[in-house]
Amino acid sequence: MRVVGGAVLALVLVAAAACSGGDDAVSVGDPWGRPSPSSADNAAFYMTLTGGSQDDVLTSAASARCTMTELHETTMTDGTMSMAPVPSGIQVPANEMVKLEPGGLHVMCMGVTTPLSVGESVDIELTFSSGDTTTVSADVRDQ
Ligand SMILES: [Cu+2]
Repeated sequence: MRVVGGAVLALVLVAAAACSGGDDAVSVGDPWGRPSPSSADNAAFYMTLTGGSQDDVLTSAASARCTMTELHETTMTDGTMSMAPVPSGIQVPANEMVKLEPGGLHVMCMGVTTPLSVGESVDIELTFSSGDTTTVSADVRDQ
């Protein structure tokens, strides 16, 4: 039993080392967006960004389903909700988690080319100031 347990532990350690070795870039969790009722509307995408070993900045996003894509932040001022582009991009400090979620930061998809329907997934390309790019597949769902 001891020998088997030791072998399992060794395997876990090897797997953990392999993961942390290639874990320099920002990772993206649970990308999603709400359905859009018709084309030419706007939509927003949300996700969780987890910083890698260095500070990084999400500088732009792009999708074939959006005529134009911007990084936005929704803010509440005196009870009025408004949103505006984030001029310097979305900061992702090393090893910290940054949430893009309804009512806060989001990827704004302006001029949806074809309506987004529940159940489909939409590719979004993310570009970071480090030069890293990654394409994520956002699930379209109600919430
Ligand atoms: Cu917006």
